[in-house]
Amino acid sequence: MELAEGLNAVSATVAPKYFYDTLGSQLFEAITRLDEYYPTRTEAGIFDAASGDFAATLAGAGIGHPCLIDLGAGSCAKATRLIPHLQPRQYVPVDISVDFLREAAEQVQSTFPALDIVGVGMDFSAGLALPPQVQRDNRVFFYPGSSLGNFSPAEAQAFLQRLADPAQGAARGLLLGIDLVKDKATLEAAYDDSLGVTAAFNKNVLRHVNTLLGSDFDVHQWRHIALFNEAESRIEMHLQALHNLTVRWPGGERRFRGGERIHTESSCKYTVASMSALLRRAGFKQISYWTDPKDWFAVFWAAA
Ligand code: AVI
Repeated sequence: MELAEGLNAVSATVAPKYFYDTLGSQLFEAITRLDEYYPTRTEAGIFDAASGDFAATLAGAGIGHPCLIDLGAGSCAKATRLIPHLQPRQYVPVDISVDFLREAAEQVQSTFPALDIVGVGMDFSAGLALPPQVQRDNRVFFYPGSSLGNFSPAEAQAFLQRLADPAQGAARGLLLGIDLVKDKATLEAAYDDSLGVTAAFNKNVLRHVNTLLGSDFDVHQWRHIALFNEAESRIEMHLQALHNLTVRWPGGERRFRGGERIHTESSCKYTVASMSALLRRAGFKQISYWTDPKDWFAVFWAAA
């Protein structure tokens, strides 16, 4: 099992997808409202300022009434603000959390009664097999929130290649929100806030692992760490054992020395140049972008 393997690795890891049980999703929602966590509101500001431009850009690329595929749609709140501008023929919210998605899609349907909505519950990071009801022409993928940053650059490129591949995602275009490199203090504060919400989000992964694996992690014995790794251009979140301890689960155990860490998340930060290059390597052309006045966050349009 992936969880046990990660815990037994020389440098222990737990994949970030395990953050998102119900409490973890609620804690992430709270993170997006923290003073220090600038990405969500900065991206929203760009969307508010540039939504009209997006529509003109799509029209310029010959894409009218797209099929808007919302990756990691969650509450569908971001797309709901975009829909009046992009006027999609079909809206396809995709998320791993099916129940949450169903409710959110119903909400969108009541706001836009005439819109064709096809909700898809799947882990799209594992593959892009969309159901046949999803129209193939004029597909525009919407991937906001800098979630692409939670892949390594190599994984991100492979993922984007799948989107652009006519036999897989068949994207005509991609609207992508991505966090940019900035000073270390601002970055680290965004992942280690003064209220301790991000610390709780990080430690909650241990409770979720206990539920899934039957392990006996005690959250009191772990410390939240967030650091900007400049060489890799990524924020890393870790959980650090406060003292020597052993974690046990059915069929396994792992001893941790005091100070030893579990790597729980990387959040890669790009420059406009490095993201443009990555999009090109993945097969996208005609790249444009919008940023906020501080150049903290960018929204890219990339045509396939
Ligand atoms: C979901 N993802 C883009 C967030 C990020 O910024 O990497 C997850 C997160 N982790 C800690 N704070 C927020």
